[in-house]
Amino acid sequence: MVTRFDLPAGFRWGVSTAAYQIEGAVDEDGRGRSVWDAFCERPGAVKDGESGRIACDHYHRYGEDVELMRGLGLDGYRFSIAWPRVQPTGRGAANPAGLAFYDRLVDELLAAGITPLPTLFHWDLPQELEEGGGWPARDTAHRFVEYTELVADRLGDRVPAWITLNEPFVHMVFGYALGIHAPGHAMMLDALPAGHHQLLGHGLAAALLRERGHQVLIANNLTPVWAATDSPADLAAAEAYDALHNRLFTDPLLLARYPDLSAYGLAEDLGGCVRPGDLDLIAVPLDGLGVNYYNPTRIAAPTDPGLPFTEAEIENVPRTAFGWPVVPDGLRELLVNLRARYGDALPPITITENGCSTDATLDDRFRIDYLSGHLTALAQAHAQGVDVRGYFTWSLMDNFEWAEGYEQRFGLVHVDYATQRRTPKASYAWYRDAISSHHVG
Ligand code: PNW
Repeated sequence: MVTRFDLPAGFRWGVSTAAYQIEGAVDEDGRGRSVWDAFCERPGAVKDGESGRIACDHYHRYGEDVELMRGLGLDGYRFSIAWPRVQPTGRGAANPAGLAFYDRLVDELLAAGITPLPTLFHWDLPQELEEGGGWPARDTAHRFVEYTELVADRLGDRVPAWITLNEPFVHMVFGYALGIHAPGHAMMLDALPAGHHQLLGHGLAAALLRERGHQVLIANNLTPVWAATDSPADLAAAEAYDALHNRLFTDPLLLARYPDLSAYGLAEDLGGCVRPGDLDLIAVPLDGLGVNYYNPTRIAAPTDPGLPFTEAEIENVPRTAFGWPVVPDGLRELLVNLRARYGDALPPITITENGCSTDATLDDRFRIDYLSGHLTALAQAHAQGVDVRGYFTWSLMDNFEWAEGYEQRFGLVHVDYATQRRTPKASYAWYRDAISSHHVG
């Protein structure tokens, strides 16, 4: 069965991964330690005490993995570069052996007709930078630019477009406020500076890349926010949540200002970390906005006084193996609302992640329905005037799902971790056919 989606000409099809989730080889070729290596050693931090020490062994098997991508007929591949491979301590000269891996990967992709779309930071900060203060320290933004320059020097002749950061919101909240991801701080006071300094690092790196003629995107995890009821208290809570999850990252990027965070008792300087001029540095023009979409969020008035909202269940919808609600139309709603909110300040959109976890089955009808539903919603957003340029599904293959270890499987390709054997699932063939029918159509 061939499915066609009414998407624009030139639309780009891809898959996404991230370094720590697939590479393994954590001690090889001079790679330094990252915050995730350290976090995984904490008892109880990761399900079953797992880590990315071996993961999918992609560092050694990238040739086979690019072959799998070639079989899909992809236009692009979104992967991330591990900062501690490039700069083992997060500062100073490049580690040539670390950069050489990405050099080989980029060449292999180009030979397969696939455009590389690297993400510079997908959560694996060098541990030495963490020990010097990490993202809550302003200096880390400057370290990020130096690292970016080393990578661009080596790969920039073959890489047209870059994603600076992956999901600064999730990294801020899970890593610094809740402590359920690395570096495992559960310190509300650290979270906002960690968010702001990521954005500052983005802006400084984006300026450097654009000066060299590169295209720049950032990948934000965005969610449509639904008020649990129409009561004024629920509506106000939903607005407060939207300001934190969505606008805290898109308003500075697109409008050069922070949203109203008075519901959190915060002024425009976010408790003092924002310096004069920072917002102009952050709001460098973007060539595209990467959107990672998984589900909407339903919000009600707070039940405890610590936060101005509480999360409510979304009822009567299918759930992924992770328990995440499946609401394909939320993607259309999100994009149409972004267009309404930002108007001409909204750059073209690329979906940089969307996908679901299932059990280990190869017959993953559930994933096919998930992808089909979301691509339909994407086509509808396009029909409603949103400039959508591409779709990168999460993920090429099953991988290390952070604090969930290896239990949640997001891949089009099944990985048997005992043997590292890759087996395409039903969704792999479905995605290949969706891509090829679009390419001929
Ligand atoms: C994203 N949430 O993370 C990441 O970019 C990927 O590395 C990850 O594997 C993928 O989504 C699947 O989880 C998220 O709880 C983590 O809302 C958590 C949430 C959203 C995205």
